[in-house]
Order: sequence, then C-alpha cells, then structure tokens
Amino acid sequence: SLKALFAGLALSALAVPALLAGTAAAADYKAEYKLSTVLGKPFPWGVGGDRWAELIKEKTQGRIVVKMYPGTSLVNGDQTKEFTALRQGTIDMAIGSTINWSPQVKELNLFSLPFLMPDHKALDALTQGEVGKKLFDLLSTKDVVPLAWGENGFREISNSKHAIKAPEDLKGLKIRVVGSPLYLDTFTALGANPTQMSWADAQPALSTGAVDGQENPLTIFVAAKLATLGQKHLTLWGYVADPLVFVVSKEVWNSWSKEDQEAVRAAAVQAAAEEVALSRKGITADDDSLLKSIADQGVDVVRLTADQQKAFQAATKPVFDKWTKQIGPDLVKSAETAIAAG
Ligand code: X2X
Repeated sequence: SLKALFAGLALSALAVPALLAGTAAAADYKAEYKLSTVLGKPFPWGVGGDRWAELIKEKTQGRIVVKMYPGTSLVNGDQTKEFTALRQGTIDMAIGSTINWSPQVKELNLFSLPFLMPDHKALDALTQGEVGKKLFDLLSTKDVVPLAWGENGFREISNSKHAIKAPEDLKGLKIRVVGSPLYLDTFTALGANPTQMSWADAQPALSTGAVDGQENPLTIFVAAKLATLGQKHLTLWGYVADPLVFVVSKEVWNSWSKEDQEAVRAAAVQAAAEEVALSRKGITADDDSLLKSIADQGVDVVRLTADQQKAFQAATKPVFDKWTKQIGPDLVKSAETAIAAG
C-alpha cells in the first residue's frame, strides 16, 4: 500500500545518516592493531596477550582485530624501547613489564626496590590499591591509556655454578639483568658482576656460559627450559616482582567509539585477571607443582630462611635508599603503608 511505502521511505531516510556515521567510524579503524609483548605462548604473558586479543574480537564483534607481536619484535627485541615506540605510534597496544618501561617512567622502578614486597598479597596491595591508581594516573599523562595490571612475577635467581644462600655466594658471578640501571646497582651491591641484555640475548648468553646466571619468574624458568641451559642452582629469595601493564596508545584509543573502548577495557580486565592466576599457578603453598617439576629437572632449589633473606636485604639497603629518592619518597611511603595495612 501507499502508506507502507511512505513508512518505508521515512525509515530509510532515517537509516541513511546512521549508516554513514557507522561507515565513517569504521573507516577510521585500522585493519589490524599491533600488540607488543616480550613473551608469547606458552608463557603466561603471551597467553594473556592472546586472550586479550581474542576477547577484544569477541566483545567488539570483530570491529577491532589485534595481532600480537611477541619478542618485542616491533622494536627489534629491545624491550626497553617499547614504551617510547608506544608513544611514537609504532606500537598500538602493549602488555609491558614495569621493568622494561622504567627507563622512561622512573616511578615504575618502585616494584624493583629490593625486598619491598614480601609476597603476592603485598604486590596486590600495590597494584589493586591507591599506588596502582597513582601509577595509572601518571601513565595516563604519557600518551597511553592503562587498563589493567597483569603479572610477570617474583624474580628468583638461578646460576650454573653453585647454590646461593648468602650475598657472598654471588661474589664474582656474571648475572644477566634487564636494562634498568637499578638492577646494576642491586647486583653490584651484592658483589656480583651484572651485565645488561635483552631477553633475546640472555638465552644464548646462558647457553654459551657468557653469563653464569639470571633472575626471572619461575614460569619463565620452566617455559624457557633454563635448566637445559645449565641453570642448575635456583634460589627462592623473592627480592622483587614485576607486574605487567595492559595499555593502548592514547591516539588509537581516541579513534575508537565509546562502546569499543569499554569493550577493550573489559577484555583487558578479564584477560589480566586470568593472566595473574596463570602466573601464580604451581608456585604457592597449596599448589607447588611447578616447583616440583623444576626439582625433577635436576635443579637444586634453595628457599631462603627469613634470616638468610635479611642478609640480602641489608646488603641492598643502600640501593633501596638511593632509588627511593629517584622514584619519589612519597610514592615509596604510600607503598610501604599499603603493604603494612595488608
Ligand atoms: O627480560 C626479562 O627478564 C623479562 C622477560 O622478564 C622481562 O621482560 C622483564
């Protein structure tokens, strides 16, 4: 009928601007967004990246397609340049360790202060509390939108020479550290010979014996098969832990619709929670299966007693104090208060 025809015309007239708006928004979207990580699967870090990408695709009905680039390949493996590349637009999104971004954001060195955080509860008190919020506010002023905290983990020390139970045992050992100057100070204070290199260079250096040892979370020790690279002595000393931060570059973020921004945020929160759980699996009191598998690989595992740990803490106290000044005494104080409050 004529009435139906008019109704139809009216509807299509309404639909035209809506369609155009939809097309315009979609045209601004990239075909693919580049997500940078240091590690891919099967490391928790890479599993988390894959999961974030998958959830984004699902929650945006495919409007946002994310591809993960592990090995920090977008910066030729130089993980300490990741944050700069994010700001410059070479990288769209990242899940980055606070250690790798600390050369550009000095406050992120907080988590690398030796023996600041005794356990996972302390780490959570920081990332899930006021301190985490302050750090996100700070990151927000640096061209990125931080969305969620993930976890690399407590960094335990291994080497090919002998058991480490006291600072003296580190004397003269060549230890690979990540590219943050704080780590050079810590290992120098302990009498070791620290040498900075990227994760990509660390593995060959361990296998040829160019370095004697390294420090990394146990999930990495296992997945990278460090026992097969001669790392037969492992000490659980819990001196630092590095969280991961899920971020999107601000420019990219602003190009998305409100709806898609919220979808990406929700995906990050969910993927991060799963990633944190995975990074802790098998290394806790109620489930130490990962630790058992390390011992089964012929690795001699030492867990420091409280007294043994105090000796390391005392030896690194000057580093703690020096870096507190660089990080900001107020931020360190807030962290200590949050940890003490539980
Ligand atoms: O390079 C490392 O040691 C690693 C993989 O843990 C980080 O990226 C901080």
